Amino acid sequence: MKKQALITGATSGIGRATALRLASLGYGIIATGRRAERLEALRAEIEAAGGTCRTLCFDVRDEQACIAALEPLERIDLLVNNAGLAAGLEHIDRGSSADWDAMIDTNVKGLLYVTRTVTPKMVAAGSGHVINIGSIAGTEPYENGAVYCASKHAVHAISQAMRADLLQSGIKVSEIRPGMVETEFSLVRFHGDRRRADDTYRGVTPLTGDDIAEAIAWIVQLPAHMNVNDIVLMPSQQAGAYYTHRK
Ligand code: NDP
Ligand code: 8X3
Repeated sequence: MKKQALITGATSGIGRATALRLASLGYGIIATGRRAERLEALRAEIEAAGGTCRTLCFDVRDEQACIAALEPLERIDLLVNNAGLAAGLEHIDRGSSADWDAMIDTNVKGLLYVTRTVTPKMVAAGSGHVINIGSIAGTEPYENGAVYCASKHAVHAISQAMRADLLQSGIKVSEIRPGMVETEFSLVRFHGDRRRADDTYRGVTPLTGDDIAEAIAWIVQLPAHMNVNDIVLMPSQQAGAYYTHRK
């Protein structure tokens, strides 16, 4: 029987690349996101390549929607908690509470709702793997990023604590903390301002969703006795949240 991988936020960027890469490894894919047409296109692409894909269209901020979509699933071997966003890049005194709510509700509470629904099935099975997509923002708070950084600090803390919680149930917990990855992330952060989004990657060869998916593919193929607790991935031109060498 195929192993089943549930990937949140599979309509774009890291999540979409991860769904395609895991399908190539033989996983049955359960892809989630809010944009139904994107999910449908992903399903068609995976099936055209000989894989299997189910799609679940819901908002991870809605706990009842998470339960309704995920509770009926019989088996999940791998959960990739990827859905997330940054909204706005502002000093705290000019920040928008709507942006703050979106980040905390998605990056922290959404991850928790999905995890709370999925992990009991893993505990009952006595096996499973959860991979949380954190960020370098989860350990390096930077100017203009207070709430995004806080949300990713929360993901970092949750990842460490849930690894301990799930240890005795034989469930691996890994966290991937990328630096700059060119996806729709910056377009979303700047509320659709393409010029500001593109400027993020000026003079840099950033990571791609495929690069992160490759790391996930490596992690899930490790032997049962080996786990990657935490991995930080950056472009070669980035040394941290404050250090980017632009050419
Ligand atoms: P994208 O904007 O390309 O993808 C984000 C994905 O999250 C989309 O599929 C989107 O789907 C989904 N999503 C967002 N909000 C919700 C929601 N409320 N409910 C369900 N799904 C949602 O960005 P990335 O691929 O870059 O981001 C993926 C993760 O990687 C995020 O957690 C981000 O914080 C993290 N990250 C990104 C980095 C980067 O530089 N790009 C670096 C470090 C971490 P839809 O809109 O269809 O719902
Ligand atoms: C995304 C990377 O540097 O914008 O998490 O926080 S950064």
